[in-house]
Amino acid sequence: MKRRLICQASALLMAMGFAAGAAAQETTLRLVSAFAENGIYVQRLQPWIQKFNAEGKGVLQINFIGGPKAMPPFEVGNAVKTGVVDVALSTGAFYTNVMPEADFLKLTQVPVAEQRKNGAFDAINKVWNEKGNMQYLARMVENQPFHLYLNKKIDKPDLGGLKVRITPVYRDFFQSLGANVVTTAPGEVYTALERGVVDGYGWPIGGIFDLNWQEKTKYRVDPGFYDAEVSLIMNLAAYRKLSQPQRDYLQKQLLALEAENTFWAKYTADEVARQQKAGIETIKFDAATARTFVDKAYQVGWASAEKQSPEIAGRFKKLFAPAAK
Ligand code: 173
Repeated sequence: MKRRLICQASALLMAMGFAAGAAAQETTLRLVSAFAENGIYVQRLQPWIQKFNAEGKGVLQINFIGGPKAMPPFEVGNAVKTGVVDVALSTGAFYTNVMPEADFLKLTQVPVAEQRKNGAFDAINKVWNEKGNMQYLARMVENQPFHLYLNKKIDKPDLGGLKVRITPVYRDFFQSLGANVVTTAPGEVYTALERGVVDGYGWPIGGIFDLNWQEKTKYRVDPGFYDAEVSLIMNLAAYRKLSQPQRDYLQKQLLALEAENTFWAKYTADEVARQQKAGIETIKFDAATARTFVDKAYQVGWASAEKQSPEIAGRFKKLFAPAAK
């Protein structure tokens, strides 16, 4: 009798243990975005999160907390580093306060699929782990060169006398062209243009309609330079806490997200047409000047990276270099 009772009790305990184990298997990750909720990046992230949650029941879930209204963009990196949030959608230029190397990612000239093969992705993660306390998860924007948008006409790459809104992405390049610069989050660009506080701004080829900047933009300077990097990053401890099945599931969804990056080439064409329709004129340099302009962007970008962190810049430069044609 006594024995039977013990058996029953242990069976009950085991069942409870299993239930607890099963419950512990699902983890919910809190995600914030440094980019606006109505902007193209979050628009593309939302369906991915939906699919992630639908297919990840019992394994891994994502809870989208919000965009810049929930957390100022330049604080997002620190929130990931310290584990205030688990995951963020951001760009390196927004978390140079965590590690200046974050901004180096604008200098990649090979697709992220190639970065995963040639060692660049691992090299990035070594630095992100050690200096940022983060895991670099996936790059969800590619093929989006940055441009200079202006309200005053220029006929050569000379920004003397112009005040331009920047982030760290553009600082050294625009300054090398003579610009006065002022750093703002994207949320402050419209007002700065409206009040004439700035004569222009840097932004990728796509997305200026998301915050209505076309209303306050006269010119786009061609060509573009660098490649806008927008990625998912994750607190390292939160990442390491995931079970193997959770990590595998996450990885599968991250690769699926990157596989969608073919979207950006078409988006560029659409946005260029839309800008033209909105009356934004293009300022084009002759072929030789255009080449010098882009070369200078990379030259200045790498020079400042090498000055900042010679060893890391050296490692990255080899791996980020354009694939031999
Ligand atoms: O201009 C910016 O705010 C910026 O740095 C950036 C970076 C990546 C994508 C879009 C904007």
